[in-house]
Order: sequence, then structure tokens, then C-alpha cells
Amino acid sequence: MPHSLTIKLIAACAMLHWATASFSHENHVRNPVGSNAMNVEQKDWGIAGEAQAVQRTLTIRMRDNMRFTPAHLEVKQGETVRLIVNNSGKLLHELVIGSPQALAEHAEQMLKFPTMEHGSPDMAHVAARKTGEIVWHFNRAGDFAFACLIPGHYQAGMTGTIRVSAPSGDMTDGEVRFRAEQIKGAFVVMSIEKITP
Ligand SMILES: [Cu+2]
Repeated sequence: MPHSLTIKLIAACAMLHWATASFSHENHVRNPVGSNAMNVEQKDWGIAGEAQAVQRTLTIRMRDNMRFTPAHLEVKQGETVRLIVNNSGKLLHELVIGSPQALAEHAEQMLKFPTMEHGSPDMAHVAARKTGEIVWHFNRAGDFAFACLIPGHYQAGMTGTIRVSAPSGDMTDGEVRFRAEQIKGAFVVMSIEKITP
């Protein structure tokens, strides 16, 4: 490889620093302190986050009118977010993150088996007047959702949406153009070429 191109690749990598920093978590062997390792599983909508990696805290309020406030979240791929889930109602509520389809299926199960115990790092059950939290690492881009799956609540419209946006594909740096793609949630440089002026 010509020396000048090597230099340019290093420059390109430096420019990508923000992205690689965001995505580096994908490659770690995950063993978060204080969480049940058995529950740490990559889902389409992300993976359990580590408290020390939290970049942003968002508060979502749940009320007995079967609504979340806010009901839409915007997240950047690679972000670890702490969701503070505040129940200001008199009923038990919960916030479960998932794909729209996974939540619909889960809600169906909850209707059939109302006493079914469910628990994992992507959900928080919150008693009346209490606050719970979820630390979640959104390492996959896409349109996801959250919902309260207490029987009847999902059906009454207690749902919200999450958009996890990915960085864009083509980037240039001086004489180098490179294309990056998301592959199974990881940020991969697919091709690098010299631009001829
Ligand atoms: Cu609810």
C-alpha cells in the first residue's frame, strides 16, 4: 500500500473516531457489573447497557390514562441511555422496549397468562407513585417501540415509538472516499477509494 494512502486511511479513521467510539461496545464481551449475565442478550432493539457507559438520561412518565409522556424517543445508534420510568398513577405500569411485532406478541401472551412473570433488562415494572429505570445500549438502528404490557394497557394504547438513527453511508476526507455500512449493528468500512480530481 502506498505510504500516502496509508496516511489518508489513518486520517479517515480519525474522522470516523466518533463512530467507532460509539460502536466499539458491540465488540466487547459484555459482562455488566450488577446485572444478570444470563439476561444480557443481543436483541434487535439493542442490548442491556452498562451504568458507567450512560451518555444520556431520559425521563418517561406513565399515568393511568394509559399514555406515556413523551411517547416518542429519538436515539443515535451507539448511545447508551438511562430511561427513568416514572409512574405517577395509582396502577402498576411497566415499560418494555421491543420491536412492534415482539411487543404485540408479548402483549398477547400477557392477556392469555396474566400472572406470567416476565423480567429482563429491557423492561421496568413500576408500582404506583414509584420510579424505575432501564439502562439500554441502542446498538442497532431502526424503528422500535415501547409499551406497557399489563393486560389491557397495551390494548388501550399504552405504547410509544423509538427511532434509532444510523450514521450515513458515504463520507469523504480529502482525496479519499469511503463507504460505511451497518452489518448486524456493527459499523464496518466497506470500501475506500482515492478520488481523482
Ligand atoms: Cu400500564
